[in-house]
Amino acid sequence: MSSSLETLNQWVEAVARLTRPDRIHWCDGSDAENAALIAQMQADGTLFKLNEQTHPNSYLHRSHPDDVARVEHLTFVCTPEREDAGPNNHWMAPADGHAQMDALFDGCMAGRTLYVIPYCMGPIDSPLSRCGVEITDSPYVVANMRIMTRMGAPALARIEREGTFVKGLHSIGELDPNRRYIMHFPEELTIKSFGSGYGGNALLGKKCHALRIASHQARSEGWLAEHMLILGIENPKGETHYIAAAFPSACGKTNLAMLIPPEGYLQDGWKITTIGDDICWMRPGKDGRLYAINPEAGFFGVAPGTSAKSNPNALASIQADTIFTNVGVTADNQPWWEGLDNGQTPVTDWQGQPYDPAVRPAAHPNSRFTVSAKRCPSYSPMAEDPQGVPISAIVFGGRRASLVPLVFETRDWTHGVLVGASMGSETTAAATGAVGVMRRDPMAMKPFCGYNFADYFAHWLSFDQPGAKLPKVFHVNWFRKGDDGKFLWPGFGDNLRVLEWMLKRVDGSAGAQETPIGNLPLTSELNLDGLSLSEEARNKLFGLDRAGWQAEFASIGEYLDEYGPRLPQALHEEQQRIAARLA
Ligand code: TSX
Ligand code: MN
Repeated sequence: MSSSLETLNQWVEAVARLTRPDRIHWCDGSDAENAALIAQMQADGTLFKLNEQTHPNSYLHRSHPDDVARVEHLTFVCTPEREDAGPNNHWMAPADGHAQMDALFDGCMAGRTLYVIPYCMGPIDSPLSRCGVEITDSPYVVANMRIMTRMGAPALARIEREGTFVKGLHSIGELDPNRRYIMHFPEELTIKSFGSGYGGNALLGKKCHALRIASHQARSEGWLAEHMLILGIENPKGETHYIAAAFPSACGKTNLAMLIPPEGYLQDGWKITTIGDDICWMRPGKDGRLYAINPEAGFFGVAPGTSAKSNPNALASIQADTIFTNVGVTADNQPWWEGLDNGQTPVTDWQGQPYDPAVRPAAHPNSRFTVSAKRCPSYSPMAEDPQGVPISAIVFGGRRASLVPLVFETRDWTHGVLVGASMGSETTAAATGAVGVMRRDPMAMKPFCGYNFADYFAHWLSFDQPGAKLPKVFHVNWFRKGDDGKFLWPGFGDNLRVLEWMLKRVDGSAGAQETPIGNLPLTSELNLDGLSLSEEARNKLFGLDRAGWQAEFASIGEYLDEYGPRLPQALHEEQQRIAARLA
């Protein structure tokens, strides 16, 4: 046996001695294995079969009512030095973290089966991919990991070849919110998660591995692990450009990743293809460009709001072979959620109770679908390319009712990093309960960066090297409102108009108006045909509110100061330079 498989076996044995499961099952990822797990969960009532006629091979899972979201206050990064985790993470010394977690894991799998899940994040034959093994006592986790990652025998073979893998240990425990912790040990490539069966708390390949551990690993290996969608834009000439985009929650990342062009663009031959909707790993290629892969194999998308209008590709994807979590159900066992807009009505809510809109919504606001990317009509074959796709533009965005124009281009890489580092978004009820409060969320990585944000910004800046052919960096805001409180930009498919302008800037065929905050489109060069934008809309979407931006840059300066002396001087200087030009 290879030494890496010995390491793996020894770890599994050590975990089994600690957690004392009744059985150990090594997952091979086969159809037969999946069918047996589904049948077992149906039998024990943790999975309900949905309508086989309308939604073949699809199931509903209901999580514990207070286990429905990430738990940032219980999420830790355990580096030897507190300062390496930074002000953006909760920190615990590694020895203390292990001691606390191992006490929770002691005997926790008695009477249960321990599943060993070998998985690969990214195409199985890509040099950019990384493997992991998750140990869990949840068959729901196994079924989801099978959709979200390349799971089973091929991953195990790669681990045997490669030697290194991320170790993730998970138990649902008693689902006690007071005994729920998610700890990361980046130096040891280790994750320990206890007390939750939900989403990113339990599917350790996603946020824990592909963002928190990977971002740390990427820093030391010279690449980037980002909270970004990746999409391809094919123009009428048949050329495809790839864009990576980071947005905080509730900005419609999955919708943008699966965008359907407006009618006129379709007729002209434009096409959008989806590489990924959540995570992007990228590194410089030999030609100096950044090449990106989507480490995931599926979508774990928010259900509410997903409709034939907002995202036809997502809706088509989830008509079969889908696991729904915490959605409502109709009388004939079809999944249902707020904003589905399909003329049906729910009878049962996400807690399994009779639906009463006065009590709670039918679907939990954070309810999800898990589906293979291969089911998505816009899924790009290039998503399976081991080389990754070359990125032409990086887009940062946020939900800003005022001040921030529809789109601007940054002058250079350093300016782009500053815009990413200072980006923010206004909260929606779904996220926090408080509506319209501006929160800064650098590169949309606030809950996901596995090390000190100041060092992360320095890592971003370090890509600007001789010979590098870096993407252009843009900022967008689909959510600008008028004085009447209504959205000024139609959004959705019409966002392609903005993406087209970005690509014109990339190939040099469009001019721009240079301003202190960056380059704004000339309205003659961003296609507004067929839209009837008011005078107010044009002014607010494409204009510069100098006094408002002076205040914004003062606020950005104060925000960056929170990172103290570790903040790269170049970012501080860029903020000062722009503030001075605005004055
Ligand atoms: O996803 C959204 N996108 C990106 C789409 C590719 N949403 C939904 C956000 C919640 C997750 C949007 N909402 C977008 C958007 O571009 N824009 C808006 C705001 C908006 C809402 C409704 C309308 C227009 C804009 N309706 C009409 O104009 C009729
Ligand atoms: Mn995400």
